[in-house]
Amino acid sequence: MIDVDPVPRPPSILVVFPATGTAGPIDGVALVTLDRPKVLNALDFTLIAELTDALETLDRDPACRAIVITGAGDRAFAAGADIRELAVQTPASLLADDHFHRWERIKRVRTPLIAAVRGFALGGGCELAMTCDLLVAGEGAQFGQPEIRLGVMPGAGGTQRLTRAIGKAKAMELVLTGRTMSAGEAEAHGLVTRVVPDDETIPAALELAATIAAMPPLAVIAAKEAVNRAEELGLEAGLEFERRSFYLLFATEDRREGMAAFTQKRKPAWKGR
Ligand code: CO8
Repeated sequence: MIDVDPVPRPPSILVVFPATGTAGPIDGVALVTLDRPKVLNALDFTLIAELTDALETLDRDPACRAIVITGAGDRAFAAGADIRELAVQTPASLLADDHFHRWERIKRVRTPLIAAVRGFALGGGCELAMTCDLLVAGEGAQFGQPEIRLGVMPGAGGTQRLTRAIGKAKAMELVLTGRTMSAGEAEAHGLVTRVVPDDETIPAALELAATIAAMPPLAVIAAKEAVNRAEELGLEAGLEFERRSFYLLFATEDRREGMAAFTQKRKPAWKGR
């Protein structure tokens, strides 16, 4: 028998760092594109592995201060987990391989993540967008958790994050009926940071990322963590966490620089220390 090397699969994600804007490279900003447009960027296990690895690599790079995640093409951010791959899973294979534990690694990324959503963000795609810290949506975007129509339910945070974002009444309707929600409805209910014309989705997300990338890095990391804790802690514990993070930032060179620059009426030069 002749050994034939399998044809290597092309990468499912594309990383550009620094990302390119209309005026050239954007300092500190990375653009990560989910790149399976023929299947509406369905999130199969390989893509999720590549995505988590790429996000962790960028997160370890101090030059990277904000990451925009988007989907290739104009039809979808991601239309969910890859249904063909899910169709052959068993409880034992899911438990043994535990691919979904990677989702928790995305949550541990300290660099701000901005989802730039054009078209469908469904099932795992909606869950990925909600795992990001900010969400910019094109006006034609559609969000939903249609898993119920496949005989299952959300499995990567949909019942928890959607409920926290838009409240029980709306979340229950979306999860139990599988209907989609427009970008306008998602914005009205607090899921979306900003809705823009479809063609401006990525530029608007990059602009937001550039603004964040220009802020003092340690304060950004601490502030992101504190806002995310608001979803997990009671008010008293959350306020305590916020106060301690605030005190801690007084140990940074950037705090001294920020306040000195204000009093000297000049632009601060952040060091990330
Ligand atoms: N998985 C695999 N392939 C998909 C997916 C998907 N989720 N979505 C679309 N595709 C494929 C289609 O099969 C089709 O491929 P082909 O041309 O080979 O037939 C191609 O993408 C284009 O799609 P359509 O022809 O269906 O395009 P339409 O415009 O007619 O419809 C829809 C667009 C409405 C988005 C439709 O494709 C659809 O309903 N997709 C499935 C949406 C869905 O049910 N998502 C939830 C999946 S389950 C899930 O996400 C569970 C999450 C659990 C944890 C997640 C961890 C990763």
